[in-house]
Amino acid sequence: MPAKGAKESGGGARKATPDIIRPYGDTTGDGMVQVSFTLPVPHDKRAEGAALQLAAKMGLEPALLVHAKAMGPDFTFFVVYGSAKHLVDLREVKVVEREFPLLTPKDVNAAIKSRMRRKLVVVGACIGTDAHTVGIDAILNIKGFAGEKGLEYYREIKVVNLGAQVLVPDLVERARAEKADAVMVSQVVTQRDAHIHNTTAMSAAFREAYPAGQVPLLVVGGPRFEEGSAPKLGVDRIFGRGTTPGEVASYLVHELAQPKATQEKR
Ligand code: B12
Repeated sequence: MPAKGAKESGGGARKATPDIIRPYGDTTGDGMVQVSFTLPVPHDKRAEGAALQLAAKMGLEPALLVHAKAMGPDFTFFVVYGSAKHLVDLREVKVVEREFPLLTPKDVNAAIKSRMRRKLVVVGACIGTDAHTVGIDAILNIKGFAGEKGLEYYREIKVVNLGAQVLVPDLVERARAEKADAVMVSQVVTQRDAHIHNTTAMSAAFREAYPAGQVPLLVVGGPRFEEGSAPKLGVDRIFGRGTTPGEVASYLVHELAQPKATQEKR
């Protein structure tokens, strides 16, 4: 009989997972984790002591300093390996489930054709100073990502990819000129919360430029957005690390090419 809340695989061969877990290093439940960080001090014995003090305050005890290297004259990079005191309660983990079904390119094209009776227009860009185009290209370009073709491959989707370092006013203007149904923005750099500031500014600019209820679907992607933060940023959906073009195409159909009654008003 599995313990309360424990999971067993179909065949029953896998060991039940307890609700409370700790990290694993050498032996089950030893709590071992490895962390790296940089301190703003020159590399010497005092710096190494400071790293261990930080580790202890982070709940890593005992901790070993496994690597310390000067990063120029004023900084030191550390790797610390130690036993975490903290426990993880699996019952408190919240998983955000995908809210739409995954469709094949054929189904996506058929849904757009039958329900919109025109091509679905997508305008995409990396905004601000961000020049990391690989992510948005993975979604939009025909070559795609993870074995899936990008949105350019879909017969019923028109893709306008504006590339890197696009200014928000230029994005708004192009979206209006193209009569965009969806605007796709990529933000990879997170230094000084650039991704948050740029996304908020972008969504505000669209809401100012369009009459209420006519704003294009605002979709943002990047590896370091907080899950569930779309409403806070004023956008409709955030896609994170490992997103595939098929997921994005299915989402577009879910939001824009459903029978009218099931579409929510933005
Ligand atoms: C390649 C790369 C570059 C290339 C970019 C080339 C290009 N044309 O894109 C170059 C060399 C130009 C570069 C420059 C810089 N980079 Co750089 N770069 C990387 C690197 C190694 C890989 C990024 C990448 O291509 N990932 C692969 C793609 C497929 O993944 P992805 O972007 O996450 O995209 C997926 C999802 O997030 C999602 N997605 C992304 N966007 C969108 C958009 C939509 C609409 C949707 C639906 C989905 C979606 O779907 C994608 C597919 O699954 C990362 C480190 C890393 N390993 O991640 C650093 C990294 C992003 N770079 C970094 C930095 C600091 C810089 C520079 C500032 C360095 C410097 N001092 O000059 C400059 C900044 C340039 C600029 N103005 O933006 C940091 C960012 C740190 C931070 N916290 O912000 C990183 C994390 C490296 C690091 N560890 O320090 N970089």
